[in-house]
Amino acid sequence: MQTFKTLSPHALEHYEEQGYVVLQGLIPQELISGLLDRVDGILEGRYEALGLHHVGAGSDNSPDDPGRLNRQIVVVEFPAQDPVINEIMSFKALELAARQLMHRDVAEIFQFQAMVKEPGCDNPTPWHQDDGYWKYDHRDQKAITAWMPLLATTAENGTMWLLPESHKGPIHEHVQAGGVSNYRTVAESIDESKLVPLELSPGDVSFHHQKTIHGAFSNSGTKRRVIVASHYHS
Ligand SMILES: O=C(O)CCC(=O)C(=O)O
Repeated sequence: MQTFKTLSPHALEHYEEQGYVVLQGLIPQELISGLLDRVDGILEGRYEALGLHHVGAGSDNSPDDPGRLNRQIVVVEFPAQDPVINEIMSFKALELAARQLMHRDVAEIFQFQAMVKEPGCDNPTPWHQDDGYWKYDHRDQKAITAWMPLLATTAENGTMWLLPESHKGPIHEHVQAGGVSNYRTVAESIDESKLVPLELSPGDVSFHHQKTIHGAFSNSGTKRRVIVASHYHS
C-alpha cells in the first residue's frame, strides 16, 4: 500500500495538464473487500441502508431510461451511518491528496457514491462534467472526484473514460441524456477518439477535476464493474 504526505511533482503536473491523475495502491485491500461486500450487501438487502440518501437505480426518470440499469448508492451525509462507507469517506490519504490537487488548505467530502454495471447491461454513463451538475466553478469554488474500482476495470467492462485537457475549457451546456434520463450530458458531441480508459486495479484511485469530461460505455465484457467515488469541495 502506498502512503504519502505530499504528492510528487509528477502527479501534480499530470493533474494540472491532463485534468486527472492516478495514484496506484492507495487504498488497503481489506478496505476494498469490505466495501465490495457492503455495496453488494446493501443493494441485495443483506445490510440495512443506514441513513443512506438513495439506494437503487442510477437514473429512473422513465421506463426507457438506460440509467435504470445502473445500480447505485448515494450518500450525502458525513459522517455516514454505515461504518464501512464511513471508513472510506474519512480515509485521510484521499482528503490529503484532494487538498493538494485543489491547492486548498481544506477539502470537505460532500457526497459518496457506488455504481455497479453488470456485464451485458445497456447502461452507459453519459459524457459529462461533474460541475455540469454542481456549478461550483460559477461560485469560484473547487471540487474534485476520487474514483476507485472495487474490482479491476478494463476498456471492455464499462470502466470510466476521461477526455484529457477538457478541464481547461468552459463548463459546457448540459442537457438530459437521451431525452428521458435523469442523467445529464454535455450538449455538444465530443471527440471519442481522444478518450482515455481507466484500466485500474482495486486499491488504485483516479482523481478528476470538476471540469474534466468523463463517462462510461456499457459493460460489454464478462466481468462485473463495481466502483465507488468520493466527491470533495473547497
Ligand atoms: O463510473 C462512472 O460510470 C461514472 C462516475 C462519475 O461520473 C464520477 O465519479 O464522477
